[in-house]
Amino acid sequence: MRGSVLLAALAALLLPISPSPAQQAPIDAMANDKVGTYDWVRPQADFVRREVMIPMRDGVQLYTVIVVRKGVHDAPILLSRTPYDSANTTLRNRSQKIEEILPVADAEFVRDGYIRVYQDVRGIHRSEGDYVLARPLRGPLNKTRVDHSTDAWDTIDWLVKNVKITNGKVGIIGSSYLGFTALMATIDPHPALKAAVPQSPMVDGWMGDDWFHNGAFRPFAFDYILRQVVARGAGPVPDGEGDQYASYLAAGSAAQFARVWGIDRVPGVRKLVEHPVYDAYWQNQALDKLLAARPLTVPLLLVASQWDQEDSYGAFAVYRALKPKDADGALVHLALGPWRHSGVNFDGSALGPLKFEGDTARQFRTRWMKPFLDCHLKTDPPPCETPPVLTYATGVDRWTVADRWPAGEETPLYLAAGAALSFARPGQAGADDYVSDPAKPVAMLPRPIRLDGDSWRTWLVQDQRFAEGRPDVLTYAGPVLDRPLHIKGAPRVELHAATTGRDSDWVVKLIDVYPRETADSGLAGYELPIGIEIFRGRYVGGFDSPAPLEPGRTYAYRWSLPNVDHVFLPGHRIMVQVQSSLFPLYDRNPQSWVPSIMDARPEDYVKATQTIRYGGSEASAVWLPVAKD
Ligand code: PG9
Repeated sequence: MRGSVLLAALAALLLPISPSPAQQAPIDAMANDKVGTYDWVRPQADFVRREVMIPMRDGVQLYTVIVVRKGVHDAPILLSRTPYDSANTTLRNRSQKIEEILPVADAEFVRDGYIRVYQDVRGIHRSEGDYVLARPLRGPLNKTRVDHSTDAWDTIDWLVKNVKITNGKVGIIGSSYLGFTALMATIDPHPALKAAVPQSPMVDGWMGDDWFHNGAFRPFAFDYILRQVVARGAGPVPDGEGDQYASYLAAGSAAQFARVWGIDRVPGVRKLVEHPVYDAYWQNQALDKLLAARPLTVPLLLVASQWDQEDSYGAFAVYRALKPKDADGALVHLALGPWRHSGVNFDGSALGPLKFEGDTARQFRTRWMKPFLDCHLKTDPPPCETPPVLTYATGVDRWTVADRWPAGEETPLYLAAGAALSFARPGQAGADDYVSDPAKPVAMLPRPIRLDGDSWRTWLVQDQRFAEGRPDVLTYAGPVLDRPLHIKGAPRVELHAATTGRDSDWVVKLIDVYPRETADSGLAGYELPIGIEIFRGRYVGGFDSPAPLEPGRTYAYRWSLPNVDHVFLPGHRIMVQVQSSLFPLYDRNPQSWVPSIMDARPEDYVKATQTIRYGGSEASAVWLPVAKD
């Protein structure tokens, strides 16, 4: 069937669609009226679309779609390698216009004569071979001859040799999983690969991308895995409640949830459940570390989203790993936009209640992303003028450039007595307490909660007033600002905290509180999260060495919130909330000691009293990367 795709494609190019009426025998009254398939015929199509099976070095063939405007020649190739169905991606409707059959973000490219290529990664949709989710690079975890680096090499080699209208220059682009495959292509790259644009790439699934954040597990992974790997009856898990807060709570631990819903034998689920610690399994596939250990040759434009609900970690980790290797600054570029995960490829005029100055995603694609690719891929290229760092400052709604990232100076904002925040270190030491009860975890959103659709895409900008009143959420607020405060970088948490339990999660939210009187009444008093991040206490001594906490002892927990470019405006206040759960995004910490939280039993979940210290020698703070404008 797969080999026949190529034949079918060639036949479509060479032969008339069907014999003329004169050649057909008269129709029989009893002819079967059922027709197997009807592919939309597009007599006035302004494009050519070919499906080919490209052979890899191990003989496996990968389904690849090549789409180009008619009449194009001497053209660069823009490649994406995806697990998300190339056939549908490249034929979204009946249109005869190339810009309409492709994703909206491709329009600028195909209009300008780029050859757009999508390929199903091995083992999924129409490609042959085994599917390994985020297949590791050849090495300790992957003893085969092939990975995404070799598959990209073989694909590019085939494309430059077989697509006659190309100028022989290839760029690779894509978001999330496609960002991961784009980065993989830059390892031992094919010489024709001239540029890469990894957008929200998945880089380290344990440290801060899809599956875990600082050791805390994200059970929505199960739904994603089921949707992706199950051929029939694919996910999400049919948990029936309409409220994942209730269904996850009822099931107990994450492993128990998997058992209850019969997905505990799915390999992708097992890989997560059996590797809760930052062990060799995770360390050996952390792409930032793998890239850092190799020569850097392909120009990169790393693209990140400020409110990325899936992969907020990867782009910045790669930037940190590679920037020191970029001696003359020509290879590594970074961009940050005011978007949700993968938002660069959609409409960027708004996110939840936030409205920006026009379609920021389109602005970025046309003013910066395409020129970056043009300068590396075109036959007569324009000059390369991509800034080292380009970010959209939310609050003041404008794009700004910088030489480096982070572009601010760390300035502590201390938690203080009276639920206050202060730039001056409180001399007097003090503490606040709350009781964290795993039977009533703090919800990430007002219930009912479903981690899909719009509520998932915008949850990181959810008004936090719903959480503020809870007795297990500490809220600290600063005075009304009388001048703007601009931060550019990842705010860093330093939390001095103790628990009566033997393990604990710590969640910190940095919030911009809007004035009660605003031009946009929908935002009056709004508590906009600028960054939310969790830390699993058992890892305070190292991510590969979980250990029980000593009850009552104060530890210094240090972790980072996501990277942002944000201006807190005059009239606004800065707020910090501290809590010990964020459910059901993260599985609950039982707060007693168990070797693996995945397997915690109902009786392991216990209440704990949490103490947050401020002032003196245990001055909890959020260190803000303050930019001098
Ligand atoms: N965040 C998704 C993902 C990437 C890589 C592995 C698993 C999931 C994605 O949007 O593609």
